[in-house]
Amino acid sequence: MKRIITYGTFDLLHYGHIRLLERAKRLGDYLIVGLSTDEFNIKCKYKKSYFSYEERKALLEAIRYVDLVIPERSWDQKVEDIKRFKIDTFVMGDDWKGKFDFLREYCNVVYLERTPEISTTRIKEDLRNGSSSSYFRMIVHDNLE
Ligand code: C2G
Repeated sequence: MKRIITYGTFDLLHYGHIRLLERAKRLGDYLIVGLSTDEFNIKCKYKKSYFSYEERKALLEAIRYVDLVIPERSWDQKVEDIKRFKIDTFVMGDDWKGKFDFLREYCNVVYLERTPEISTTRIKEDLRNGSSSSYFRMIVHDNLE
């Protein structure tokens, strides 16, 4: 069984996250997600998620590609997690390219292309401005033709 791990906050879950998880799962048979806790987000990532850890965890657990969600409490837990869960491949979006190459000593490291036009920050900004996602506009436009 090929075991994959990835990490993130996954706040305001969107299709960029889903595409990452889908492609990560395709690299193996079992996908673990290290989900940033609320405390880790605030203290180490200097961001406050809209949804709590428990709410984000429930959303991730509902995704068919995700087999297990564990808490990410520290930047430094990855080596321990890789050993503990006997991980074959560590996966992150390529906005992190190069940042986790040191993990190659323990497992494969794969950076997947990030979905360019969507982000949690973009969603918050668009909602503030009363606009919607380009994706949504495209769907609406196609249906109106
Ligand atoms: N992602 C993506 N496309 C997007 C947005 C995000 O592929 N449009 C990917 C990111 O590259 C990341 C994952 O989805 O691999 C989760 O994204 P975030 O929740 O923003 O995670 P981040 O804040 O980058 O935290 O220790 C690693 C950190 O926990 C990663």
